[in-house]
Amino acid sequence: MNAKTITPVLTLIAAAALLVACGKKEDAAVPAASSAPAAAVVVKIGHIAPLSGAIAHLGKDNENGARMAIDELNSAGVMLDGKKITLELVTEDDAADPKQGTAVAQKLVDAKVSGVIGHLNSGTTIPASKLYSDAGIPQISPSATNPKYTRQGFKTAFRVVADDVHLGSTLGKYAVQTLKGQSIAVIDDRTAYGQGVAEEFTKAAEAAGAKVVAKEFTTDKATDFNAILTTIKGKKPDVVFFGGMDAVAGPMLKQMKSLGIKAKFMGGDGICTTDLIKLAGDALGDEQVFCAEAGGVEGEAKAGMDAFKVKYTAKFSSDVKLYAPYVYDAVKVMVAAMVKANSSDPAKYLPMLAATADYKGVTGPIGFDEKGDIKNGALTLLTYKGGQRVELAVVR
Ligand code: ABU
Repeated sequence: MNAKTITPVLTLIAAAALLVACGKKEDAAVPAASSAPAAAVVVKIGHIAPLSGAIAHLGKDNENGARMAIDELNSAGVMLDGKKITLELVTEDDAADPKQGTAVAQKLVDAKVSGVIGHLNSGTTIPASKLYSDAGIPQISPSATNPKYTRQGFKTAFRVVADDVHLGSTLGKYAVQTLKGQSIAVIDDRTAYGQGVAEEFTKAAEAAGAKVVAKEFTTDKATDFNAILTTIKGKKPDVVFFGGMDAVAGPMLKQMKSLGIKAKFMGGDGICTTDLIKLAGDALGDEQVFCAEAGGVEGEAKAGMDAFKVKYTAKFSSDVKLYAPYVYDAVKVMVAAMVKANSSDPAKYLPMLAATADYKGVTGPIGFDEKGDIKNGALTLLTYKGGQRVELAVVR
């Protein structure tokens, strides 16, 4: 063997040694990377709510609910197709604005999330739902209550709370039959939610025999209601119903008090938050404000909700504002469907999600009807007394 033949042989020996060191002693064609530890399988779950603007406190509450569910699922370990997955929460801010809502929805579609929890508002949820439907991405709203959301024929749209038909009609009857309201003033904030729930309330109150003596509107960004409240004061209503959110209802209650309007104040789930207590201050009164949460638990199921609230407060140093438990359940329902399908591929787990029949959540049993609405959804009627939110009844 001369020097010319020795060199290639040594080169081959060195290459073989390197391959042995890499664990590839037989087949040099196998890429070295295949022996590296398998990359973690990440499944992205999108979440959208207003994290800026007047109801950012509610958006953060929603995001916390999603974070809590994701953290728990990752700690417990979720296996799909024989592999442990890591769930990643991809969160965006829609500022409760329909245009920003579709822009960030498109970001989630581009990021190839496996599912979306959101949005918080009906006004953002409805336009965004078309993008998710076109992309085949399942969406569960934990709080948007306008009925249109699930009535567009989108197979990807689900909701874990009752809708405005249920909310408005229950509150309308309550205003007349229980609060004995005969003359009623109605204000809405011109959003998809505010206007929709006010219309449903009006229909039910009139059907129960009340007279609507004033119909006024404002916006979800307004802070001065003196003009509309002065008009309403002149009509001497027994009840003022407001279709809108707590950030507007709080200052409105303060201005009603300044003007000496003593009518009962009612609203849907959007005002029914723990933050209304500080937003309205001493204008909240005792048994002056009545509202309904678009869900509710009773009996033995209350223990699970109470435990959730304790865990939430320990984790986030904040009380539950309103929707966090519904967001938490929405994430878990979505992941349960992935586990049943053994896949995070939307096309594979969507049928499992649609078939959800009796998921036991902290907000009660969750099953979806053919439109994607919760079956047999509950409402909780509440008032405020002694600076506390007080439950009156859970109704179905
Ligand atoms: N459901 C009240 C707040 C969210 C919405 O529907 O706009």
